[in-house]
Amino acid sequence: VDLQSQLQGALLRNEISMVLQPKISLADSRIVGAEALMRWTTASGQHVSPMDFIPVAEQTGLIVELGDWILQQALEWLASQDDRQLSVAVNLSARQLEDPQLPQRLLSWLSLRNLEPQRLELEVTESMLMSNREQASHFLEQVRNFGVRVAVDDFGTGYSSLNYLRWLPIDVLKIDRSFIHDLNRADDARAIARSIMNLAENLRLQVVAEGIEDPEAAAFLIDMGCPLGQGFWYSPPLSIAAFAERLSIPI
Ligand code: G
Ligand code: G
Ligand code: MN
Ligand code: NA
Repeated sequence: VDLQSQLQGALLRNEISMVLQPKISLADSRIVGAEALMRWTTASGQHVSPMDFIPVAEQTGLIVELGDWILQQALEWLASQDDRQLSVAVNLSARQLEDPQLPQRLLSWLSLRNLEPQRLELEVTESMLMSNREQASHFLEQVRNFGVRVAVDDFGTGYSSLNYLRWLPIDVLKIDRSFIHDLNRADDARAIARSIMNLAENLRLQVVAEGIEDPEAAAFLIDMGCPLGQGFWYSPPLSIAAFAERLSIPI
């Protein structure tokens, strides 16, 4: 069977799950939030990466269901947390930005659970912003008006200019993990990471380093004054139960 027909009904068969990667305040190693990530384990036990099934979900329209599902799961999780400072970030795909009803659905899910919209961050990539500027900006203006935050994922790897930072309502830059990976190996990666941090500071944007895999990279980032990060060095994506356990361990 092909991926497309297998993905059909995967939600109903409980094959889709959410994992959460801790987002860390680097100065004190404290967990301040999570990035929600989708996982698919087929009936035969095969793990399929979102890199493979999200494009299929986009082509077939299944992304509407899957995208709504993870947004609601992430908000459900957030509402279950005692710590009202925690935030959650959810990745969006291109098709979701073209859904004119999604901002209203989001608003109703937030208010249903009494969640402050500021605690939700939506991650978009530069290519998503560039491929459909009008719809992307209309979507982002709407959710931003509610108070939802907007992050540019994989920042520094798109082919775009920086001009969109002037006309789109962006709150956060997530430095792509390729730069973070090479921090202690290559001067250019270090220079680029530092420049992105300066850019963020000058534009009053928050900055998050992703893909921190070793203590050397963490030390560089702390030294450069990077406030937030995530990566395998701190924690891989975790199940809800494992995340709770991790939160309960004093640092
Ligand atoms: O979690 P992992 O490294 O396997 O993710 C691979 C890619 O899939 C990443 O680019 C990530 O942003 C994307 N991804 C993971 N979960 C989701 C999701 O729920 N929605 C969308 N649109 N992309 C996701
Ligand atoms: O593109 P995006 O940033 O959304 O990708 C998220 C993906 O990155 C997740 O699937 C997660 O598994 C993966 N990831 C998280 N931390 C690390 C890390 O330290 N190194 C690498 N290589 N991947 C990571
Ligand atoms: Mn992401
Ligand atoms: Na990324």
